[in-house]
Amino acid sequence: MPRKIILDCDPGHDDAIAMLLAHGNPDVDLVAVTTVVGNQTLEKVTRNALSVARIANITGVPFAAGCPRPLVREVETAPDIHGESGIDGPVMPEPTLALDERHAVDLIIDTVMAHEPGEITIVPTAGLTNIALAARKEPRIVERVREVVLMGGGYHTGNWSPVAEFNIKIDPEAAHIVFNESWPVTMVGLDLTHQALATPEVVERIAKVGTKPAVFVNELLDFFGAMYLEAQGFDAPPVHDPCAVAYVIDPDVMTVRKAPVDIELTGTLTLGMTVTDFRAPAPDDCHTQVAVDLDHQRFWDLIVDALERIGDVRA
Ligand SMILES: [Ca+2]
Repeated sequence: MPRKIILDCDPGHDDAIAMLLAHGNPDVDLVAVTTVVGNQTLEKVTRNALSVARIANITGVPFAAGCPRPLVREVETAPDIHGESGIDGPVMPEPTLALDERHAVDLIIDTVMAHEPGEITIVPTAGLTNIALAARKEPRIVERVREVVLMGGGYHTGNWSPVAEFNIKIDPEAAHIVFNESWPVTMVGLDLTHQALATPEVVERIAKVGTKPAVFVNELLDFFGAMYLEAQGFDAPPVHDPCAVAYVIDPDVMTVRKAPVDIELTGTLTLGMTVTDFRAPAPDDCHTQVAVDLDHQRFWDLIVDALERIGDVRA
């Protein structure tokens, strides 16, 4: 049985690739896509999500827009990495899919409550505003969700501050809620995603697929790579978000370690840090784990395989 996932995202170059992986891989079933302010404004990332749906011919999946700002903080976007549109580089087609009329928070709640307990996995690849509000609005989802596998945080480094990662830093209060609910949380953070580099060999493999969605992915990587080189000195860009989807598809694509994680809310230098306690073996009731080592070959095999399965759809 494919694993049913809700992808909560802010496309975003790597979100787009996460969406293509979820759509193309037969072991996950994309049951809803929800958007939240993050890499760009809610309006822009929502449009981008719908354009990606057109590029990959994703149909029959509800898309809903969520929160236009974080719970407490002012809106903070990432034009230095994702450009003014949130997905600069490729020419994005006009969306053809209509948005679901529900708020993303309600779509998440409805989807989880309409399925059996343990059936739905939530995969957030953005700030955690929607997920935190869903848990507060309908607390019963916490026990029904199989697990939350999120891209965000990092236990030894940050990217939006020396110690905080963007998705957590832009809405630390929401992250605090999500990490402190009792559901299992897997943190696929920078420690892991900085291993998911789109090297020249990867780009060449994707080019060989030769389809329009594959060309689109390489256009994303081209822009993303230039921005990452300039902003953070990476020779090849780290492709964060699909790592979380890949873990749901194939847990052997990475090693994980159980450890308590909590979110810094009051540090003057460390706001949004995902404080991870490795001092002792994790207690039996520890519900959080962190991703450690990526199997690079296995990860990119999944991406290439998904693109081959999607094939050459009309864009
Ligand atoms: Ca993202």
